[in-house]
Amino acid sequence: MTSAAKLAAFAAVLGLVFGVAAIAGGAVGRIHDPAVAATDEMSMAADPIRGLSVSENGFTLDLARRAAQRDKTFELSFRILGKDGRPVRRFDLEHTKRMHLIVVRRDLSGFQHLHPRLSSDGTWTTPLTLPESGTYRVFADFSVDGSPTTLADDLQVDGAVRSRELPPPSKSAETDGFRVRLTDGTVRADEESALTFDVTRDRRPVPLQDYLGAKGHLVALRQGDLAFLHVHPDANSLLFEATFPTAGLYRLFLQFRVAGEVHTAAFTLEVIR
Ligand SMILES: [Cu+2]
Repeated sequence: MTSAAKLAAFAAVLGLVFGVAAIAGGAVGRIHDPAVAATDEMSMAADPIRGLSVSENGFTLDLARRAAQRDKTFELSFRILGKDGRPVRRFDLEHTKRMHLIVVRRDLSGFQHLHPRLSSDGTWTTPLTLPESGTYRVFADFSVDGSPTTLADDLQVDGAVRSRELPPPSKSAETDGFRVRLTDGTVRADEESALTFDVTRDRRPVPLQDYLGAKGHLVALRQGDLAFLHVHPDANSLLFEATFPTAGLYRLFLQFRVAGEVHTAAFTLEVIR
């Protein structure tokens, strides 16, 4: 067969396949609305569980070290490698920053949220102090060409570990003299939920400053695998939208800014079926 004939044969087969697919699609459409199925698939694809892997979406988190000494400040540096193995140097601005680094011990204690600096060779660097021994999860949360990605790896701090039980679910938390309440009711798995918080001091509402382009920042991690949930903040209030994929316990870290200082309140949230 000449190459032209091969091409024609291929085109004929292609036409046949597409024709059959179109008929099948039409037949299915009468029973099950394909538009609804497509929307479901898109929202699943747009907001998957993140932070379970060192490599995803063609990017790889490359930590310069995976061990640190307890309570000794060190420079944590890392690169985000692209498919070609070269460090990525252009990142999108998300919540006013190009990189959000979340560090938390595997038992969900010791939460830190840092903003490393990018040098021209594609290396991100931040000073970090880990006051207790244990295994820490390091999440790099960023976006490249409009595609958001969260990668994670572990960092070990050798020494005797006293791990903590996850605190029981609670709708209120105290931090630095502030009382923070989660004012919503029930959160169900696999449904979009709005989480609203209020912050008071001595029973009076506290005026909040903007933090990272919103009234606050919320990180939600699933107990067990520390899956990192994508949370959308509201610009004008402490309201966040998230879809919790499964029932179970999650740890929420709410950050807000008062008089130039950032405070973190942590909650255990029970998501029901
Ligand atoms: Cu950040």
